[in-house]
Amino acid sequence: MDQTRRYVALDLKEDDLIREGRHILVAYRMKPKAGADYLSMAAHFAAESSTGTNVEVSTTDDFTRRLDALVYHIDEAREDLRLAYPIDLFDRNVIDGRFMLVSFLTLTVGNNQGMGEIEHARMIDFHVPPRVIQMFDGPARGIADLWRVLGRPVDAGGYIAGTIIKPKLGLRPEPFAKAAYQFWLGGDFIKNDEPQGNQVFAPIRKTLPLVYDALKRAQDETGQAKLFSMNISADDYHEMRARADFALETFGPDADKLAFLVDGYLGGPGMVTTIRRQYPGQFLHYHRAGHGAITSPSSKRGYSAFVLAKMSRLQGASGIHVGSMGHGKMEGEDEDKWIAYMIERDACQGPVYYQDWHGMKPTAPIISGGMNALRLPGFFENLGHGNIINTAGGGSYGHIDSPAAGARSLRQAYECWKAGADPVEWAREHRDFARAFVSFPDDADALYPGWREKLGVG
Ligand code: CAP
Ligand code: MG
Repeated sequence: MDQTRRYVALDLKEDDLIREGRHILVAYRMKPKAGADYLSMAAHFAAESSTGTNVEVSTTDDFTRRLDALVYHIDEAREDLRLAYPIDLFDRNVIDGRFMLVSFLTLTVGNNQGMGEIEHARMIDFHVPPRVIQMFDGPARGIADLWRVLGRPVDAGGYIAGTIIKPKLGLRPEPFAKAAYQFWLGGDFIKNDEPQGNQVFAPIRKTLPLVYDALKRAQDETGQAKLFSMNISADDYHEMRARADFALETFGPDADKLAFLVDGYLGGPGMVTTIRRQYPGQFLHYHRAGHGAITSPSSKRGYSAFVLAKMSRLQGASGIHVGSMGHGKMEGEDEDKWIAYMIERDACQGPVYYQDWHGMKPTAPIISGGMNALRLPGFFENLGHGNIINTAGGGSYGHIDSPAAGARSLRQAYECWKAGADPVEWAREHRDFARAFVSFPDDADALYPGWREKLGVG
């Protein structure tokens, strides 16, 4: 069935669509099955993504047709397909009229994923007009709120040295709290690892009070505020609330030092919005475990890590993991820095669209995944600033002296970059940073050849 007459409008100009603000624009990398006509398949793709199906139906009327998603641009050689979705297509809350991300996903990467005629399709960027920005929650809290708690300038409070309690699983309450205390003696921020919750060997009701006690003792010992990001991911809304409410009760007068972590990709939009709306006073920490299944560069379906991060800002993530831009253990590259720029800036150019956020609060880049002090100078050199949260698990608990020394080595790495110093020279005057070379010799050899001779290490 030829649907090009209905779902194709190549005369539409992208600049006009953006200026008029009545559509969400979505850019895909789409390839039809071999031998299929590109424009015809693009039309089918648009039909399946909006008002159509694989046959005409008798119930379609003129009003329906005004809601069609329209193909407004194609470049077959580059698999470049762009659709304009009328914003009235998208589902709205009955309780307050707001947009919801699940509807955005259902239409833009719903049935069009896995169409028999399509080889693959992957969303690489999207543009939302002012009205959509106004009608998504956006972040309630941000990194500025953490800087305020830490007693730093709220406009550019700089690097937050963090970790993840390691091992990933297996610590009972007392050793868990001890691990936290040991890091907090040198660092700022600790998160649960993404699978840590209420395991039978570490029930929250026993573990969390010990963690809070460790936080208070570390604050007393250092004279500095400390932060904890607690995983409250759960299938059941009421379970999430039970964990969050217990945590707020436990932290009491220090509740502003408590962030809530959600496994946002695996848990889905509902889990993220539950935290955003039920606990707007807390920093919403979006962990993206599992995202690689569709955001990996090797995937040709779903959407990119860039799109995931951009969606998280609309939903209201205070911070989201954006990878380590090729400097850590997970997939990534230097250009991933544009993911950070897109979620932290008031406006930014994406792979296809320039997005103005119209004052929506920023989402902080959270840098994690195989990071340690040695890898940080190169990371900061690429990103160009240090206004981020960094969580280094192995990079802290793998430091040969102590987790606190690991934490200090992270900060010393940041100070090294800020000073524009040569890291090996810097190590001469900064012991914990120097000891990171000995702690992670393979990284040291790869990043700083000749470091042994220069530092006099056998
Ligand atoms: C890092 C981490 C993070 C990943 C997430 C882990 O630990 O806790 O979950 O970095 O990846 O479990 O591996 P290490 P991303 O610091 O010990 O590597 O931040 O890319 O989403
Ligand atoms: Mg983890």
